[in-house]
Amino acid sequence: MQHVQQKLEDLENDGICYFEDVLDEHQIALLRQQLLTHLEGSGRLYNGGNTQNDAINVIDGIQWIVNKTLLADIVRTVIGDDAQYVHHSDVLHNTFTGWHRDCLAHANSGTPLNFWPENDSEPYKVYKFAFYLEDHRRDKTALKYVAGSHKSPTLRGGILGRIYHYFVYDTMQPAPGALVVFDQRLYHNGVTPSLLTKLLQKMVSNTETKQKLWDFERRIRGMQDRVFIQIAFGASGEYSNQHAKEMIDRQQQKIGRPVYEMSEHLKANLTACGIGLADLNDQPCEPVEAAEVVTAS
Ligand SMILES: O=C(O)CCC(=O)C(=O)O
Repeated sequence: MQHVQQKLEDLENDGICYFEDVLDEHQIALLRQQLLTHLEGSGRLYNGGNTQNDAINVIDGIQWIVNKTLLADIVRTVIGDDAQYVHHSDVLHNTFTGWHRDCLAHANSGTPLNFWPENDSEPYKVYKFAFYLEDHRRDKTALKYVAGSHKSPTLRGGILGRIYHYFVYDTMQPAPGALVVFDQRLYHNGVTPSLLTKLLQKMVSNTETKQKLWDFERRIRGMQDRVFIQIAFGASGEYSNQHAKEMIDRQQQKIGRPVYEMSEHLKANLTACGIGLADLNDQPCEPVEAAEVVTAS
C-alpha cells in the first residue's frame, strides 16, 4: 500500500485521504455496470439523480468488493483490528447535495452524541469508504471539503464561517479505482446546483420540471456521468453502534422495508476478511413507515 503512514496522517489532520488503484480497470467497469443496471431497475429518485440505500447489502453480486479488493485491508489499516461494518452504504448517481456533516447519531436516551468528547474517552472513529467510478483528476465534481473541519463542531465561528466556506474549500480529485476515506464529521459537499437552478426549482412544483432543470444544468456545465458507492465502517464502541442503528432506521424508511436483514453473503465476506459488525442488540429496530420519495427540490 502506498505511503500508508502519510495517508493516515492526512486522514487525522484533514479528515480525508485516498488510496490509489484499489480497483483495476476491469473491476471499475464491472462495478459501474452492476450499479447502473441495478439503479435502472430499482433505483429511487433522490436529489436530481438516483440512489440505492443499504447498497452493499441489497444489490446482488457486488459483495466481491469486500473480499476481492484491498478494501478490507485498508479498512483495518485505517481503523484497527476492531473495525466493524456499521450497516450503512449508499449508491448515488448524478445527485446534487449541499454542505453538511454525516455524523448523525443519538444515545439511547435520544440526546445527540457528543462527537467531540473533551477527555477523548472513546475517540470518534466512523468513516465512509467511497469508490468514485469515473475520473475526477481534472474535473471538480467529486467531493469538496473543509480540511480539518472534523476536529471541531464550529466553522470559523458559525454562520460567517459557513458563508466563507461556501466559497473557500478543498477538493478531492481521485483517479477512477481510488478509494476515498473520510471522517463522518467532515464538513463536505458533492455537487451543488447553481443559485439560478435552485431558484427556478423553488418556483415550480412539478417534479419532472425540477428534474429537467437539474439535467439542463448538468449538460451546460458539461458534468460527466457520476456514480459512486459508499460503505461505512467504524471502530467497536458506542459511536459505531449508534451510527449503525440510526442509519438502519433511515435506510428502512427510505426503502420502505419493515425489517432489516443482513445478507448472509455479505456477512460471510466481511467475516472472512476480519471485519466485525456493529452491535445492534441493545436497541432492536422498530418497524417504520412506508418509503418517502425524495425528489429534487
Ligand atoms: O456527492 C458527493 O460526492 C458527496 C455525497 C455526500 O455528501 C454524502 O454522501 O454524504
